[in-house]
Amino acid sequence: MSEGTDEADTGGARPRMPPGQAVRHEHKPLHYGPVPAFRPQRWDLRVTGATEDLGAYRWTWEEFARLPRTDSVSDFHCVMRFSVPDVPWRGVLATDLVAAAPPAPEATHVMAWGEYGYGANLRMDDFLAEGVLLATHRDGEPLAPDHGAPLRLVVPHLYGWKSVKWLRAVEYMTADRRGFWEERGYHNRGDPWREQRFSHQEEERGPGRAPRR
Ligand SMILES: Nc1nc2c(c(=O)[nH]1)N[C@H]1C(S)=C(S)[C@@H](COP(=O)(O)O)O[C@H]1N2
Ligand SMILES: [Mo]
Repeated sequence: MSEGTDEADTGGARPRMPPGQAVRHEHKPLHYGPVPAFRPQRWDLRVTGATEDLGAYRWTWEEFARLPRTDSVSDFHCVMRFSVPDVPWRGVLATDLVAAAPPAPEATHVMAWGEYGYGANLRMDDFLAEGVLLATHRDGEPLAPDHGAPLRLVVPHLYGWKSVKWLRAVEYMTADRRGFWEERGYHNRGDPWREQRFSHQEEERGPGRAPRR
């Protein structure tokens, strides 16, 4: 495998990579703010908000380890115009988490919360999409601290800022609410195949049509 970047292959019916993305084989960490320390005795994962029985769920690190594990290989697309192909992740499928913590029928969106108040909003169908994982491992190794240890979200079909590192909570929401980067000029949904990079693109619409997502 080559190091550094090369242009995304645009030949063929469906290009391998989304438009405007260059392939990068090394996976350099990228985030805003400091890297939190992992203290297993204090760590927990919570599911809050619009749950079916209106209660909150909480797993300690030990309890979380008993949830079923799945391997999933996916491409990772950062809005900074690079993509990492074929990243092998291991963790708990979002669908398995939601099965363990059922949402109310009114729950249409989730907020994925990381440490220090970083959050990313997702439509429920995007959270439950194929390959969405609460990952504990990458490349067969436990996550490195700067890649989100001990737990990160991986949402391979949306831009990387939705893949919240140092994940601590999932909030079920009955309406949409913007997360950290979505409030700071990034697109509310962030589909790389439609190059949904910036919030101003949400205004683009035909006459008399609903806002595009
Ligand atoms: N908590 C948190 N998660 C985050 C970020 C962040 O700033 N804080 N940055 C996001 C962005 S923009 C990207 S591209 C990916 C990068 O993941 P990596 O550092 O493992 O490559 O993490 C995402 N998750
Ligand atoms: Mo990113």
